[in-house]
Amino acid sequence: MAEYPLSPGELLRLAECVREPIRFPGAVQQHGVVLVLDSTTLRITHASDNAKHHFGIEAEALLDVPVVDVFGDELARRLADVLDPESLTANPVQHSVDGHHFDVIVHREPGSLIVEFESLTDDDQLAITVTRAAFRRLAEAQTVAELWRETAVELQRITGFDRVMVYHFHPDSHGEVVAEVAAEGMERYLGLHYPASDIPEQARQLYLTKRSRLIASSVSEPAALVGSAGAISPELLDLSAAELRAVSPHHREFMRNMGQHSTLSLSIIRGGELVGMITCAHRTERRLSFNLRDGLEILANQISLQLYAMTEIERLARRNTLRDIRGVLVGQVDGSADLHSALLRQHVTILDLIPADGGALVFDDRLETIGDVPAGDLRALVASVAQDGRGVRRYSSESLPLGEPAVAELMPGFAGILIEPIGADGGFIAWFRREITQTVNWLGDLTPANRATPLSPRNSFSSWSQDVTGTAAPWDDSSRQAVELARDLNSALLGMVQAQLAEMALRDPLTGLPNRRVIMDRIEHAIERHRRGAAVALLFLDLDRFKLINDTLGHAAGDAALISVAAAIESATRKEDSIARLGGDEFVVLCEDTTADEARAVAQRIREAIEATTDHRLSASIGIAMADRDYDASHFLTEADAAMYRTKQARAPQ
Ligand code: BLA
Repeated sequence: MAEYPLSPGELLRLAECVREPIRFPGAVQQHGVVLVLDSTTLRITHASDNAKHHFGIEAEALLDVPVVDVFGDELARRLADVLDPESLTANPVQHSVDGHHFDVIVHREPGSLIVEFESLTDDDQLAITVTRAAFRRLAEAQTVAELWRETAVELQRITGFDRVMVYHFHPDSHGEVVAEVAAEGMERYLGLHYPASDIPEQARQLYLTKRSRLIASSVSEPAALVGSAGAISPELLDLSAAELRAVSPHHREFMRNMGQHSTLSLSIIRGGELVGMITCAHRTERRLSFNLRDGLEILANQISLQLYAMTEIERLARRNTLRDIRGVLVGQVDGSADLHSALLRQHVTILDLIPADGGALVFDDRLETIGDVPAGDLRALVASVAQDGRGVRRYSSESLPLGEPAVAELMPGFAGILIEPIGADGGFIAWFRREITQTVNWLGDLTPANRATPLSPRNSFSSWSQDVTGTAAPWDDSSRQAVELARDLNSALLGMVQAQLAEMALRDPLTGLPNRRVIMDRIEHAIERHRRGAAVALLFLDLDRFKLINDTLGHAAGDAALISVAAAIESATRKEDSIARLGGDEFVVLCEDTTADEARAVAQRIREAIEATTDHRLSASIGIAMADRDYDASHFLTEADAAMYRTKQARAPQ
């Protein structure tokens, strides 16, 4: 979908929500205890104030105490093992305090260790088995749509949460629910879009490194961290990597408004970018163990890779199709003298490469269009958005009425324009798309009435539709296609100009016959053949009294006479003979595999053909030389010239 215009409220939220320091909440979730240890002394510097509830010990009583004194050698040793990269021990280790059982998870921060005691859930071996089965089933998905749907189904099966949604983020960061499984009777959100501010940018950054996020309760207030006298303030502790990091109050309110008590979200990452998420939500408290969450992170990673492979295959296939279309278009140009017809009137047109309602081509100062284009002066229209000092520049918009209202008025009914310059002289191709009204279904009314304050989450999440006008279908990667087409066309055009120049260098521009350069080459070749036994004759032809025509009737008449003579020679010679005009009124005919007698017959036919031309009673003197193995090309030509001269002498009126 095309980008939608952002309301002032959304702009405010995008600017403000991102400032919440969610990595440093100074507090943790209630279902576990967090201790911070000094990494050298292993004394406790901070503890969460729910230690009393879970351990039966006040948090303050733990401060400054060596961790072994509270939990014993055994736990301390196992935690050291977890942190040792050489050891096979990994998070979590199990430990009981005061008759309560915990998963203990440790990670290192600069100067400290963070140890989390997560009270055990009774989730089961079963879930792990189900996860393994999900790996196999998801690996079989054939399309992106199927992968999304199956992901929701499998995650619901594994987690037992009421609702599982898969989100996909659009390039402008707003999201869309692309798959959903929900319990009976629950409202459906599939297909709904939600604004970017629902998941602020700093939260997305965090979900790139911490790839699963368990929020056990949207209701309970977090447990504050307390620190010993000399320790840093709890608000300076980075809890990014902590399982139990407290939840943003804004987001807890969002969850309550959505009717969510607990959520578990997993990241879908492509090329280092968060492109989607999977959220499992439950109406009452529900948690999963660290082990299961860890397994699900790996599953989400498999889904990310599969998605990457699928979209990459689709992208490459599409790129190949477009390259083929471009190849056909450029082929049409190569085989044609007329660029306009090649791009707009043949089997494949510029609208096959970039679908649009209409298109226009300006080249060699000529404008032609195809399909449905704006009425009025298209050159003026293009100039108004894409003219600069050097000519037309590249430009595209899919929402001209919003971005350039004055220009949009010149093309009523259209909202999309894509302009690509071609050639060097202000030429361009333009594509036009009509305005379409898009209906977007949002997750909840986006107007201010649906929020307590502009920075609050929405109250209601029932589908709310909004018509977006002033936009056309998005160009997506069409601009790139246009750039590549222009590049191919420019090199094809350059190739054509070069071919014309090369051709011109070999031809006599007046008669179109090969010139001296070409014939000297062929004579050289013919002498080679003569040395191997072929008889070769060279006829040298000079018109009689040609100067008189030029002097009395003018050069135009002289030129016309030369053109008729060239035609007469062509008609009188055999197709294997090579004719050239040397310049002025001199022509040569190279006759290979030809005896002197045969050459004389050719010369006779040429003379007759020239005398038969209607204008000016023309006649020609023709000399014949036969090749000699000692000749080079210019020697041979001199011999033929001399023969012609003798003939002319003999024929001259006494
Ligand atoms: C986080 N917001 C999130 C998360 C989701 C959403 C999925 C990740 C945490 C989680 O698993 O719940 C949004 N949840 C949704 C959406 C749906 C859903 C769209 O179920 C349904 C389709 N949120 C607001 C406002 C602010 C805000 C106004 O609406 C800020 C002022 C903030 N959302 C916010 C923050 C987080 C968040 C800060 C990070 C929470 C955390 O990890 O601590």
